[in-house]
Amino acid sequence: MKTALITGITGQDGAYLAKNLLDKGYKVYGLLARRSTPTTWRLGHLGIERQVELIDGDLTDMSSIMRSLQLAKPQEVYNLGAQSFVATSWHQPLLTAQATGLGALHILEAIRLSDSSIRFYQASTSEMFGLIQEPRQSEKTPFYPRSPYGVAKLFAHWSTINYRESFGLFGCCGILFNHESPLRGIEFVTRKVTDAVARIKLGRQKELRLGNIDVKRDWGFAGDYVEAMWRMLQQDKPDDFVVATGRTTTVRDMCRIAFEAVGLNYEDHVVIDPQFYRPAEVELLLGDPTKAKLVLDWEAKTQLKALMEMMVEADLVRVRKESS
Ligand code: NAP
Ligand code: G4F
Repeated sequence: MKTALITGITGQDGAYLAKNLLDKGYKVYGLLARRSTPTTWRLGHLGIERQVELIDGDLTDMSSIMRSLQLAKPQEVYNLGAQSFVATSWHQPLLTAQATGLGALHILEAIRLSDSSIRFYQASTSEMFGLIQEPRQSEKTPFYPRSPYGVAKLFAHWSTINYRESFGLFGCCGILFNHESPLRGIEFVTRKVTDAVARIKLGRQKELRLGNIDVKRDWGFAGDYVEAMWRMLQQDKPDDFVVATGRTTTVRDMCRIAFEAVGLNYEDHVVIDPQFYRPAEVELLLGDPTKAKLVLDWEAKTQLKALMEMMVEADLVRVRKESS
């Protein structure tokens, strides 16, 4: 039986990855950052809360990372932990740098010092492309981050490559484009939209306030994307991969699809609110997942319409339960 340690196990991807690895027969440990209220609801939702071992620790505290490696003795470490909300990174740039950037280096150092045979996955991001330098972004496209989050992720990305080249660590970066699910945090735009669609449909809310709805994103389903993470760590050689659908859609069209799922017109409900505009925007993301298909035999299975319908359906169930 293989053993994996997941940082960010309480997040969207952490929960789906834990389920995916348990289904493959792994023993799964997760690093659990201490909070004053419970954060394991996603694991509960997938019915795996009791099947994973949670170890107290924080990405900003390298001693806790060392301790978690000693306790779990993993063959694979997936670093999914981060302050991952781009908008917040302008309000908390130092925290973002410490958790999202330096956090990865803490793990790389801990692996180098304790057991350099451990395979390491770094959750890199399309946000690193920022002000895009090519119309379709691949592993070869130059980076130009546009947020403190993007800058922190780029530090973690290059640190992983540097440890691979300097010390021969098996470190892989998955450059994942936006991926969503019913377990997505409510602050991200897809989930903000599907939650509002459910509330408006059920008469609990009238309008939905959004920022720039002309930006474009390459949106896929998180459940598909965690499989690509695992496949990267099963290769003979460590490498970096873009993981995307290869299709891009405006926030406006994503809204239209979500409202149409319950027979509503988004134009009757969406209000543009400048407070949701960002100091610097990433206008367009469109991934080229050719290498992932060729090397990992991975491709996105879920289309945006099916994804939005899945999320709207889950939010209708959730909102109905709130008042019952
Ligand atoms: P998420 O839902 O925001 O989850 C983030 C996780 O990180 C949570 O478990 C959170 O714990 C944990 N965390 C935050 N600060 C921490 C700290 N200081 N120490 C330990 N854990 C900490 O993010 P996600 O959508 O699952 O994304 C997973 C990873 O992929 C992130 O690194 C994200 O930046 C990256 N990524 C995501 C996407 C996407 O579209 N989803 C695309 C590309 C890359 P709490 O629950 O306690 O807050
Ligand atoms: O859903 P978002 O907040 O995701 P964003 O900024 O693209 O970041 C997500 O994807 C990255 C991968 O590219 C990850 F690395 C990152 O961790 C995160 O998961 O916003 C998407 C777009 C933005 O352009 C934003 O300006 O939607 C636009 N938007 C318009 N109105 C809004 C809103 N975003 C949010 N969150 N809320 C709005 O009201």
